[in-house]
Amino acid sequence: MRAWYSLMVVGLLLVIGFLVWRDINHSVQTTSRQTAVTLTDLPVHYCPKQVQVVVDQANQPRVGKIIALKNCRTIELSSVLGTSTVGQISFKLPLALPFQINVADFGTQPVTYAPELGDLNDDAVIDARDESLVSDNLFSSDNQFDLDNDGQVSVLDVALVRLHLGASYQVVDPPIDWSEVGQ
Ligand SMILES: [Ca+2]
Ligand SMILES: [Ca+2]
Repeated sequence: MRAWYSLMVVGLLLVIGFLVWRDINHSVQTTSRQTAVTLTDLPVHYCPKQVQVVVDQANQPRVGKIIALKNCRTIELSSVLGTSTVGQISFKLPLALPFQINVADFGTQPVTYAPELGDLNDDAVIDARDESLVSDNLFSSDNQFDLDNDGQVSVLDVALVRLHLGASYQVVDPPIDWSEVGQ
């Protein structure tokens, strides 16, 4: 009788323990807010060390800063995101078109973005001028025209510019002067 009683108590404790664990686990999963952007679909050797970031939120002054990337692919935004869920964050990576992500997108799901490489002259448009910059430096090893960062300016770099020809970024008002962000 005593053994059966002990067994029942142990079983009950195990059930309670499981319920508490499940509850804690569930609350952690549902309340933790994502604060990082993971960059996808980039050439293997493209490894930006830092990104310029501009945060626009209602009734607050625009914040611009430079953030170091983790493992060439992860932008950790906990230092600029705050608790607000409205506003926009703009990003500028080397040789890439600027892009924007809504603050509201930082929920419980991971945030990813595929940057468009090819804006070599930093004018927020990928056009014939960018293509000329690459074509004119074909077969050189000048890394400011080497979009995929494989050590040489080749037809693959020209192809990357052509892939995104016509893409532009002008959605922020007032426009961002990237040459001043984080300087
Ligand atoms: Ca351009
Ligand atoms: Ca290349």
